[in-house]
Order: sequence, then structure tokens, then C-alpha cells
Amino acid sequence: SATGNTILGEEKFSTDSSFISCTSKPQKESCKHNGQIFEVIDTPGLYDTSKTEELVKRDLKLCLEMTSPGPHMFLVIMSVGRITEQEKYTLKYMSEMFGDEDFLNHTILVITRKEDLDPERNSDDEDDDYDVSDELKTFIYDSEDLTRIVKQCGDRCLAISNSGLVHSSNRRGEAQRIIQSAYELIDQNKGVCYSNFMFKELKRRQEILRRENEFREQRLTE
Ligand SMILES: Nc1nc2c(ncn2[C@@H]2O[C@H](COP(=O)(O)OP(=O)(O)O)[C@@H](O)[C@H]2O)c(=O)[nH]1
Ligand SMILES: [Mg+2]
Repeated sequence: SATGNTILGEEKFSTDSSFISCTSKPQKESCKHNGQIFEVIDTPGLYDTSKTEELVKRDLKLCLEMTSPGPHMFLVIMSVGRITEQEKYTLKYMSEMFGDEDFLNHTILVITRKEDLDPERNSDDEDDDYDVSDELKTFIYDSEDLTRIVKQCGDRCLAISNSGLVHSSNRRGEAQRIIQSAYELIDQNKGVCYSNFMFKELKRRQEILRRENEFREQRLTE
């Protein structure tokens, strides 16, 4: 959610001060960069323990339905210090749902709390655009799971910091970097957005099942 706000340049998605995910419903907002409109959808956390897997999947489907004809990019957000067992499975989980290759071809891994990659750095440092590429590499290659995830995403990995106010130069700079990556990804995919063919197929089957159930219930009440 914080990353979404960074892109929007406004505090539109609610963020939680704790580590507990507080986004419960998909939310769509838009913003303008370089004269172009960007729509950003904040998805609820995939591993919200108060929700069943079915509910989480339903919400994710809702998110897809909010884009037309489909999203140009998925940002999979992980956080330095919060890469839990579950998050390592996020990509697997989402791939299962959205289809492997097409999904991954539209995905960028975003690692937040980049300031924690370099704890020695003075946080009062005025330089917002500090380079953590070496620390990021070490961070990724220290973990087999992360290495695999980054590879799956075609080496698209961005470390950003959402610290400070949403209008701060730090966050405006990070928004620019994300938008830049978006342009590069859109270019790589020749402007073709994620095709929700698999998703449509899933919906079609669910619809058939629903009708069958309806029909059965109707016969029972007759
Ligand atoms: N210092 C710092 N805090 C962050 C960063 N990204 C998110 N946070 C904070 O972490 C908490 C949870 O973030 P949120 O975006 O709501 O989590 P999510 O929606 O579940 O991914 C909030 O208090 C955010 O302000 C970051 O890059 N640096
Ligand atoms: Mg959230």
C-alpha cells in the first residue's frame, strides 16, 4: 500500500503502522506521470490469516476485473526484514492463479525498506538517490528463494524506500524509478498487457458450476 501511495504521490491507500496487513478490499486509484494516466490497484495481502484462501483468490480476481483489458504490470512487493516463508511462496501462489509465463513476464519484484539494506548509512543523509545495488545483490544472493524469484521475474528487481512523507523528494524520486521500470517493461512486452485468458477460462468454468448448482437447487425445491 505504501508503494502504491509513492506511485500516486498521495496518501490514498491506507497503510498500517504495524506489520499486520490492513488492506482488506481491492482499491483502484489513478495518477498522472509525464502526461500519462496510470491506474494503480492495491491488493489485499495474500496471507491475511483472517481470510480463507478462497476469499483471497476472490479478491485477486476482483483486482483483475478492475483493469481493462488487463494490467500492464504486476508489482510484487516484499520488504527487507519481512521476507517470511509465506512471501517466498507468493510468486508460486500468484503464478498458479494467473498463469505462469504471462504473469511473470509482466512482473517486477519490488523490495521495500531499501534503507535497511545499508544500516550504516546515516538516515539524515540528504542524498535521496543513494545507490544500494551492491547491497541489493548481496541481499538477493544470500537467499536461494529470492535468487530464484528474481530470476523468474527476468531479473526485474527494484529496491525502493517508502520512508518519509508521500510528497518528500525521496518518494517522488522512487515513484520516478518505478514509472521508468514500468516503461521498460511495457516496451519489453511490446505494449501488450497481461492477457487474462487463463483467468477467463477459470471464470467460465466457475460460471458453469454455479449454473449447475442453481439448476440442482431448483429441481430440489420443485
Ligand atoms: N521505513 C519504511 N517503512 C515502510 C516502507 N514501506 C512500507 N513501510 C511501512 O510499513 C508499514 C506497512 O506497509 P504497508 O504498505 O501498509 O504494507 P502492505 O500494504 O501490507 O504491503 C507502514 O507503516 C509503512 O509506512 C519503506 O520502504 N521504508
Ligand atoms: Mg496494504
